[in-house]
Amino acid sequence: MKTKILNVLRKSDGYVSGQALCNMLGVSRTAVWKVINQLKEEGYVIEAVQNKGYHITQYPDILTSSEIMSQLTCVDTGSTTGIIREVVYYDETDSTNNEAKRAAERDNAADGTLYITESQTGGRGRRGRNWVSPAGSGIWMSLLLRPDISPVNASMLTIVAAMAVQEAIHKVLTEDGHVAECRIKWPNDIVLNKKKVCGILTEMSAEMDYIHYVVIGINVNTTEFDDSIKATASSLYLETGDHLKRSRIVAAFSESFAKYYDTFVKTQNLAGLKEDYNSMLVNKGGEVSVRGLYGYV
Ligand code: BTX
Repeated sequence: MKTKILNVLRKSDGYVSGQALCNMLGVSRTAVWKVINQLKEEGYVIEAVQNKGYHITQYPDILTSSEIMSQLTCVDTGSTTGIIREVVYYDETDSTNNEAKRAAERDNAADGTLYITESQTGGRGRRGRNWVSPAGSGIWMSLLLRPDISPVNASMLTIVAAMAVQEAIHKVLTEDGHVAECRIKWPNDIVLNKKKVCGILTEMSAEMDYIHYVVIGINVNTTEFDDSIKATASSLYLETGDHLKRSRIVAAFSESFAKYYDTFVKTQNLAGLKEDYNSMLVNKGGEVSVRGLYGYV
């Protein structure tokens, strides 16, 4: 119910009356009022005006399920768009990848479940490298997928994810009037003004080869990096001077990923994505070519 109320309020320009919310959801005024109070506690600033209703004037920078899914739901039909079907949020965890794996093995978690956290105590990159994931500054997430593809083609999911992240960051920056150059650095980094703002990896379940994890870390509002990575790493904030709402990027990623993934799953190769992919590369015109990807990703 919280997602639905948030969805209706965020997609309406003006006030929405309490009675209209009750009618839409088939619940009592008290139930609506309770949800409004919960949202206020989470940081939403909601004006309540007699005879007019409710209106959200400020959104918090949070990554809860309702914050993300309310951006991906159609008010009229209630259906959701994008690859993410469900969000499991943690204030803190060792690694969202561990959460995704635990859930897949323990609970038979569904295709399209996103595990996302505010902070990781043991974030990992490729080959056991560490991934710095402090609280409140980034998007640390793992998407569980059960694609109908041959396991030998699974590594191509990294390319699909890189395209979706590039497009999502580009969309949000453009909407806010920024012209920063966001590109894919082959094979799995996203760079902004040539500095790494995102790392991506994909993994296959050891037990069930039809389960895959698309794993993404994006530095959004990070204000500084420690000496070991500050020469190469950056964040969207450091490159643009703007604090962005992280959930907007997650929602845009969900929609872009669904689009590219659909093409990939149909063809089981990257041919249909090649042109778009090439246009997103930082080294466009350089030595890297999509033709070389099949064996290497
Ligand atoms: P990678 O191996 O390409 O990048 C790791 C390397 O990047 C590190 O060795 C370090 O030099 C540098 N680095 C570490 N932290 C950062 C950072 N925050 N920003 C920029 N550079 C950094 C890329 O691995 C894949 C990273 C995936 C991270 C996600 S977050 C959610 C999920 N859970 C988890 O434990 N990992 C993934």
